[in-house]
Amino acid sequence: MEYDLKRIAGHFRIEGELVGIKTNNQGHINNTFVSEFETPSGIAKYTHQRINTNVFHSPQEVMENIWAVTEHIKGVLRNRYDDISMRCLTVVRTLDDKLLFEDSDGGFWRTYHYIDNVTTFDTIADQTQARLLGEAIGDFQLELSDLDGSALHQTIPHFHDMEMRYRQLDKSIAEDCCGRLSSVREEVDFLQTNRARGRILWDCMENGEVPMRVTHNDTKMNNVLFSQDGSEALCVIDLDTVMPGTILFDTGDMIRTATNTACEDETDLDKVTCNVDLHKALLAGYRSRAASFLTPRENELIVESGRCITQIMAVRFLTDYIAGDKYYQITHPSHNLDRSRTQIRLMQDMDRKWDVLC
Ligand code: GN1
Ligand code: MG
Repeated sequence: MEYDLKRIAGHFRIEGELVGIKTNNQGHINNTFVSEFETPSGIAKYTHQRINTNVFHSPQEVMENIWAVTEHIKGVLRNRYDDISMRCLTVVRTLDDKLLFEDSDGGFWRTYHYIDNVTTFDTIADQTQARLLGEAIGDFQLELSDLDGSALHQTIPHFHDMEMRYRQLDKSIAEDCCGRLSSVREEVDFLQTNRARGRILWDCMENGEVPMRVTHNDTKMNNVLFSQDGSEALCVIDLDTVMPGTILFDTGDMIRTATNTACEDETDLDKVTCNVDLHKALLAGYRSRAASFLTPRENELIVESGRCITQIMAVRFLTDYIAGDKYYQITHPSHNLDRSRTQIRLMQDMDRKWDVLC
């Protein structure tokens, strides 16, 4: 779909003359564009996103959560740094002071200041970088540890509810609408064998064994911006799914993505392993920042959280593959299956190394 991006950008509080707009294809859910405006003090860049309302049914609530979280983080960071512009996302409001612009097709748009001269990684280079990443996620949680989670909206209810995700898998299997089931029997069997174990995070949250806190829910490693030379982790981005939850969802996604030696959609499964040295450095960095608020039970479940979140992604990708790729954006027909297979392989490698990881 073609959008009149110039007109859309024109609805936000942006100074200067629009000189260019490019598409950014990194996320799996929203449509993202980066614009450049010429101003008397130089080029200013912005990120514009059309929020996927099939995934986020209430974009307004998503933005209210993001506003609350970024305002809170900024309050903390201002006491620590002179310039916080590269350390927290900044929402640009519309001309009529709203968080979103609704276009004539019913599309919801938001704008952020673009954080420039930074880099992201899909896989980790070394233990130093793993430690930095762990510290960044620990810091993010620490900064939010005194924000009352109940003030945030549950924008995607049951997002990390494993049993609910399995019921979606069951449904896709029962319908087998694309005739793909026969080719994924092995993956389905493996995941069904692991069904009960995967419930632990959700169950512990429901029965109060671990506290409800503000969680990010999508802490994959390429959602952390690093300085260009990779020496500093600056900012945790993609705040769409900030909601009340357990911080174990975030430790889990961090472990899933940062200990994997291959990308999420690698097709050569021999490249997929869980690197124990990276795992160790990642958790050391994380615990160094999170120690002050972690409860003993949370601490105990961190390693398990990595396996659980890897599992939930294996289930979700496989469900979408069987159901005909309705949720995640794909670039080729087997994309969701490739993604699910890497997650399964990563779980299997974690199991082989379990004692060492713990
Ligand atoms: C989706 O859009 P993106 O890539 O930030 C998904 C996450 C998954 C991730 C897997 C709202 O996030 O839950 O972990 O893909 N977000 C949503 O790469 O479903
Ligand atoms: Mg996301």
